[in-house]
Amino acid sequence: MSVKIFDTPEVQDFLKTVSGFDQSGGNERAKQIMHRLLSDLYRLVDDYDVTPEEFWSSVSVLNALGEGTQFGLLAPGLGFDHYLDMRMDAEDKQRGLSGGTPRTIEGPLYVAGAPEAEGFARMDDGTDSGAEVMWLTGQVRDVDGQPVTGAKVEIWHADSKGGYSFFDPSQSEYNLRRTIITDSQGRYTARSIIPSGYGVPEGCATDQVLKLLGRHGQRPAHIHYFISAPGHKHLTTQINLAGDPYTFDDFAFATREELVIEGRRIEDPAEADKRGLEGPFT
Ligand code: MBD
Ligand code: FE
Repeated sequence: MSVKIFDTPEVQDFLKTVSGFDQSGGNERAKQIMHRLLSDLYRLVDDYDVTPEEFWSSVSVLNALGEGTQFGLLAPGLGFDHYLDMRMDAEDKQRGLSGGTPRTIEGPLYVAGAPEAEGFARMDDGTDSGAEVMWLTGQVRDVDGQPVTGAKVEIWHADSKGGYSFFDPSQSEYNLRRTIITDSQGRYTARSIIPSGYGVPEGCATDQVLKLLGRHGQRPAHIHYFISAPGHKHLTTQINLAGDPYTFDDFAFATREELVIEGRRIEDPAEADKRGLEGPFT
């Protein structure tokens, strides 16, 4: 059966009523956006002859997406996070702003309030027995290349099984999440463990939607950063560890060429020892 009623005055009037156009209360922008959203969806139902069964099965998916952080997980999978980045990049360009490390998406797994340290932090709690030690060092510079002292570097990443503390109940609070304040040369150092890539949990609502699209829910191994300092724009970014099979096949579309980092394996025990003795590991 195929009926086309979208363009009738009844439907057009109905859409305005549903969107609150004949009510004085509410929020004008919310009404406009809802009207546009509903118009697009009503039109879609008409164009594709969406059946009531199909509609109610979509409602079940939406209900399942209301659980935990499910919509926060599907949103990057549907490209919304990256699309917002593309818009911010275009806005920067329009304003003549350029240079610096590229931004990329925050993702749904940031947790505020990580322990703060000056210059150096150990990020792992030492319980991930299968993990290899990873050193992260860097220097925060402004767009003119000048080091920024006292910048706040927030770092968070997954463990060797791809799980994040607070979302993976087997991990301790704030494991693999730290805030490091840069030293007098704008530098920071972290001792942590090499993360694995992340996979959307099997069978969750996000996984179901991705499977309907014939897509996977894998991310390559990555490390998240927020960089902030007074008088500077906040930077949200990530680095990818080169060599991951998903580096350029990320379900969340966060990889950027400039952010793929080749790690250097420290084989020399003397160098490893020296590094190991550098920081206060408490
Ligand atoms: C992640 O670790 C992540 O960074 C994103 C964007 C989505 C899901 C899991
Ligand atoms: Fe992540």
